[in-house]
Amino acid sequence: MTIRIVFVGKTNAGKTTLFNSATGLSAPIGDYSFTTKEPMIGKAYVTTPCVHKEFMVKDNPVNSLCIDGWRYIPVELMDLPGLIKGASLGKGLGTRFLSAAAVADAFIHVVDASGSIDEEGKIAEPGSGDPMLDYTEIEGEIIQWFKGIIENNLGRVARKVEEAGSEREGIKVLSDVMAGIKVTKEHITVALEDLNVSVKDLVKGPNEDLLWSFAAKVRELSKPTLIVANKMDLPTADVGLRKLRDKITDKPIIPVSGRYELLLKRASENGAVKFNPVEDNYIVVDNEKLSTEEKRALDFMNKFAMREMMRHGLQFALNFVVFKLLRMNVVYPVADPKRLSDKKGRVLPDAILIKDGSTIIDLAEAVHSELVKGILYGLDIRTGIRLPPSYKLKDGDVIHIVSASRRG
Ligand SMILES: Nc1nc2c(ncn2[C@@H]2O[C@H](COP(=O)(O)OP(=O)(O)OP(=O)(O)O)[C@@H](O)[C@H]2O)c(=O)[nH]1
Ligand SMILES: [Mg+2]
Repeated sequence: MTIRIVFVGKTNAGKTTLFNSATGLSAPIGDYSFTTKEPMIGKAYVTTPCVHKEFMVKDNPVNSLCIDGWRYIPVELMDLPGLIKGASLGKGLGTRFLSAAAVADAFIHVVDASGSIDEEGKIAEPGSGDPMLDYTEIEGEIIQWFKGIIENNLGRVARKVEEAGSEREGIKVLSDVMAGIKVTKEHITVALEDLNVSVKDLVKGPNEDLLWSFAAKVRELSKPTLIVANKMDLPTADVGLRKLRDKITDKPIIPVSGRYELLLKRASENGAVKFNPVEDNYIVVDNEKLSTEEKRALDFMNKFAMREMMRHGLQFALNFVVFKLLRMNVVYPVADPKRLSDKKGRVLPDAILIKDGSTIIDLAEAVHSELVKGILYGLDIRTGIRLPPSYKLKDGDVIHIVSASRRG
């Protein structure tokens, strides 16, 4: 299953600029409000050092790419139409597009750190806007959307709880109702526990404050979120970033410049520069091909990388979401343990993202569900040790699954 990451944020924050930069697509970007009218989907990559060097083989990647010793593993990105305060009441384009975000495994909330958008979402003098207010207002709209879904189904949940009389049934009904937005029973249980309330407390009401707190908890748990502080190329963004970092302590904040990222991405397509995953930066390949603005972008990004100790930029943000927030490991399943290949002889063909704590059985499920039935063990190619089906996989494991029902 491909990981899906959705860009959310205020109109004009720069979501599409970042989306284009990460996916290589050319969706419309504009300095007027609500440029994006429909959700867009594209492919981006997360990067990790490839294991082929360690095994001293030349690989033939199939589900991913291998460039200069780095594996590029695909993830799905979605760009959404922008939000604005009052969206849940129908302002701007409203929140109807948020239903497209329901499938997200994680959000990237794009904030204009330079303060170049006004209350209404129009482009304004840099520094005149309030990035922190933008952030809280848009978060408020997202929570409101979650709350709406819960409220719309509260009657049904109440009836079921009444009929069955049990808390467990209540949690089940609530999770059925929210399954469409990837909210699980566990999310609901933890949210209720954190608030120290029961489903009965939720449905006997209406208690606006409680519903809001519950919606906020469920939102946090089901859509892990990274904040991207955008437009760092503008001088006013430093103050904006500092304010965001002072006030928001529960979420990672990664500074970026979508504008320069996009410029350099285009320059890399022309062969002028090349992305360097080791330092999360671009390096010059052909100085002759670089325009003055591209040189400025490079210069800015290099200084920026030093200042932020390399914790900056879109690639770092995507990697952070997948490897840290979603706690994914990379595992390489191989059908042929001697050649480290698939049945067609392609060496280290697939790099699979799998949640930390997953077992050999989970891997078998991801590779081919038939493997699971007769599963015997997993062979750890690095050590030659046979691992039990319940073995918890580690990042970078290369595994051959041995099953009585099918050869992995
Ligand atoms: N200076 C600067 N401008 C940027 C940056 N990123 C985006 N912009 C500008 O901000 C404006 C809005 O960019 P978009 O990418 O269309 O923003 P959006 O969030 O997709 O907007 P909607 O589709 O309306 O929600 C455009 O004029 C961009 O050129 C950045 O990093 N720096
Ligand atoms: Mg857009």
